[in-house]
Amino acid sequence: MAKKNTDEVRFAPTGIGDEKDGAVQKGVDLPSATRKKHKSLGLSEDDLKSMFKQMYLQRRFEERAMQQYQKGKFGGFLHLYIGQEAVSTGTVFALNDDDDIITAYRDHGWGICRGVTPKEGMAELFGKVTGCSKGKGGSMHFAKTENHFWGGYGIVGGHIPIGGGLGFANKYEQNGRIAACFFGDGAVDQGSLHETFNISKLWGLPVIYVVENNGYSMGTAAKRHTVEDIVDRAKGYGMKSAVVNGMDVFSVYETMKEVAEDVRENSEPWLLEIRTYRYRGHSMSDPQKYRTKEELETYQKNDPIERIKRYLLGNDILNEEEIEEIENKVEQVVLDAVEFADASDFPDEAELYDDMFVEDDPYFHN
Ligand SMILES: Cc1ncc(C[n+]2csc(CCOP(=O)(O)OP(=O)(O)O)c2C)c(N)n1
Ligand SMILES: [Mg+2]
Repeated sequence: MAKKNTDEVRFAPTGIGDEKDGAVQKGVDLPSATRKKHKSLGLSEDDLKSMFKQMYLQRRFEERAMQQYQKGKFGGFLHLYIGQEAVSTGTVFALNDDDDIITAYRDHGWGICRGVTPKEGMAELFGKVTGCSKGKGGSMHFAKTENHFWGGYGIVGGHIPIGGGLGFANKYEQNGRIAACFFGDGAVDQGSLHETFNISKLWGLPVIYVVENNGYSMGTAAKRHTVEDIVDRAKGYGMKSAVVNGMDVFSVYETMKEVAEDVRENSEPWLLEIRTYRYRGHSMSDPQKYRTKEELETYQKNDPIERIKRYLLGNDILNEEEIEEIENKVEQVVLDAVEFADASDFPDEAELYDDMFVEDDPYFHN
């Protein structure tokens, strides 16, 4: 006989995670960062300077993009990556330049790190023909396929099978390359992820699947929308896995380097949960009522750019003036990009259906 339930029926996920004072804990628990110094990670002083410059470029690019958006220079969605720059940077420095990278819609930092120039990036945001996707992709569809950066996808979890496909292609062609597929914590319960993990393990696809767990899927804390630790999804598929501190570029670099080597050698998939934090709202229209200023500030104390700056200063690799010089140069590059985007033309209406297929599809239009 069915149990008679006199209590209120609850579907809200209270009681999971580390519930404190009746509220589900928010944000992510950052694992400790690597203690290794740059030399033992195989990084030169020049590498460190480039990493710093790259992260600072991603940040200033987006801060200026936000300003241009607020000025009404372009519309639509704008999802900022600010706070997460160590993930893109540590990864790109660790992988080979011809390894494939694919990500979701929070893609500006990734594009810039993989060779979308600030001019091409800003023009793409402005919807201009000089943009990296000829102005027809916008914020969510940065891409630079000649650099093996496949974009920028808007459907949550939709690109995960494509990441698997990139791995499949590399294995099939025996070209020694691997693929890295990034997605948010909001994607981990999509069927597409589980189907892809299953076939990836079965077929030994050389893919590093990475969840950039920034604690939130839009306004919903990860601990409210998903059960258990995300990294444990790997167990169900017999995949190797690790949790990484994504606020520390050295930690991302170290793990990525080791994992890439293993994936390349043994041709099998991995799952990494890189814990990080986004400082800005989900997109520009987010009032951020789901978190407190104090919570945000806690993570900002671990800021990846400030961290590497402290390292550079503390190890006498750069002094204050040299840092300022790099920052000023980056600032100018970004300002030039804004000017370039503003002055560029919109795509011609006649190009609307161009570039939809690799080869012209005779059945689609004409
Ligand atoms: C299949 C699908 N469902 C819902 C949405 C609406 N949506 C856009 S972004 C988003 C949140 C995803 O969060 P997460 O994966 O954690 O990525 P983050 O924004 O934190 O980078 C949702 C639900 C969508 N784009 N696609
Ligand atoms: Mg998220």
